[in-house]
Amino acid sequence: MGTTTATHSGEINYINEFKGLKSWFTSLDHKRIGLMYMISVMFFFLLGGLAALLLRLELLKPGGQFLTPDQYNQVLTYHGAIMVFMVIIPGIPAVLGNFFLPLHIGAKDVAFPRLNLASWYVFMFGALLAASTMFTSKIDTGWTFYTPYSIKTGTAVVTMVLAAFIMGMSSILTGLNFIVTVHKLRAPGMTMHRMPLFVWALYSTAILQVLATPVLGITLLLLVAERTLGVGIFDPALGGDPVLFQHFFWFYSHPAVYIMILPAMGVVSELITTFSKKTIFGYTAIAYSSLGIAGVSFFVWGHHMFVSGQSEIAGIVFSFITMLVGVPTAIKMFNWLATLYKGSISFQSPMLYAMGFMFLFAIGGVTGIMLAVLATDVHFHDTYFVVAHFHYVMVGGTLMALMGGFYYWFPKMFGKMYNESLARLTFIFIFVGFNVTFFPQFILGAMGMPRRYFDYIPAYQSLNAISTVGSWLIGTGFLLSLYVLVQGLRKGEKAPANPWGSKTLEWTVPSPPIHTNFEVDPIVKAGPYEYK
Ligand code: HEM
Ligand SMILES: [Cu+2]
Repeated sequence: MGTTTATHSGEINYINEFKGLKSWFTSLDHKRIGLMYMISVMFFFLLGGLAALLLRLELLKPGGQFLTPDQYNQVLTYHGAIMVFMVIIPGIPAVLGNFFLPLHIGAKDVAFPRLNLASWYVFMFGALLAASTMFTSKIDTGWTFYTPYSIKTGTAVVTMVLAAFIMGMSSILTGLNFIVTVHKLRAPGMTMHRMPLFVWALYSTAILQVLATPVLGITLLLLVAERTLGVGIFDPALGGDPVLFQHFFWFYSHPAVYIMILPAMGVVSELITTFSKKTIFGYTAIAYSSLGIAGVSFFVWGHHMFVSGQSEIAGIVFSFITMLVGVPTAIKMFNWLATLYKGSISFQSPMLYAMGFMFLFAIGGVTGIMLAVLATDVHFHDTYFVVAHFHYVMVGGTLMALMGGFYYWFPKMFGKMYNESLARLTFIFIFVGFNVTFFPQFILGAMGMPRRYFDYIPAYQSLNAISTVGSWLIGTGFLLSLYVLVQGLRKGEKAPANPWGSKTLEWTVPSPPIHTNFEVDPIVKAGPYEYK
């Protein structure tokens, strides 16, 4: 393969080839669209993060501090909905996936560049529509929009669920694009079994995005019909069944949690093999475990409803299949550990985040098993044990991997290095802060503290105070990260083509890459991770 040398990086690249804002808003370049998603997601993370800090501040002491109970419900709902639909779901696929999937398979771009640009506009329209409710009657249902309350409450349910519907559409478009790109645009010789594991993870996620998201769309449209027309599908007063809404909602939202975690697992596979200087252990098993997780994830939605009145046999079946998901997940964990074993590991900041992911996701996974057990879930359901569990998976897992992936690919995206020791400090703040915030919540949950309450009994005060202080450490870590990345952009050293000695194709082109990615179309003769 004719590789380009780093000498070109000083000249024309995808950032400086076209000038002016218009060239961004009309760009069909997957790398530029990835960056537009990055800026949007970072802005929404700031919003969702501020809401989280507000909630924790309110929970610093028992008794009302500065939020009313209604305001607490509203801030809680915005936090959950923003973090799920505007940060974590688009986070890795639409930012890092958009930027690196074509480069990983040796392609010039994704299959449908116009659809890719449209997916960003659709996402932004949905996100801004959701945000607009902050200036009207707000939303207070919780991010799950459960009926019958979401039928009755006077807040902006219709606007909010239509906004979620529209953002779902954007997610489907991204998924479609990625599936066709993987099947149609791989470079000669880049067989499926030579693709980097990040691509396998994105591919599995794309299948979920395309198959599961329409169910959310239908559910939300039915809720709009119930609220506006009173069709009698969820409203018990009209002969409807409010629990039916939960089935529809979780039939999407459980696969959705794998839309949120699978891309992160793909990033971690790339970081582990790069920073332990060892070919990944059990490539094929890891690749297919992503598909396995995606497949099984369609059959476990009932574990969110163990106490909703479902039959015992249904509970047993959902409990068993939920534990089954632990098998492909464990395959990844063990293969990552086997790759680390006797590796020459370098703890640079991306690797610290990968290690943080493994530790925190393990806690998230094991507590997931505890929630899958019928007997214990009866006690833990709707308590802070659940809140801690999904934050260990979503923050401890996905957000850690997103940060690790960001520090790993920053030199390739922008052609600059950042301050490594400060980057490591961000990890310490976020990792320590995260455990201080959320580990006490497992104990609070076991003690019986219910979620979504704006107040609590004095017995829960000390652990809540610790948890709130932890959230300040997390906040400091993310602000420091912003400083490190902006400083890197402005004053960072010039980045070489391959600062980490990685083996995937993006590191064979200059930093940052040219608009069409490769000067000479790659022909792959070996792999995975041995592309000659
Ligand atoms: C980074 C620091 C974060 C902090 C300090 C934080 C804090 C909180 C707090 C205090 C609650 C309210 C708990 C309750 O009253 O029941 C909450 C709920 C929630 N958080 Fe976070 N969170 C963070 C990040 C995230 C992220 C990245 C996600 C991504 C998925 C997320 C998703 C949620 C969801 C879905 C809820 C439930 C909302 C509801 O009950 O409707 N959080 N979080
Ligand atoms: Cu679930």
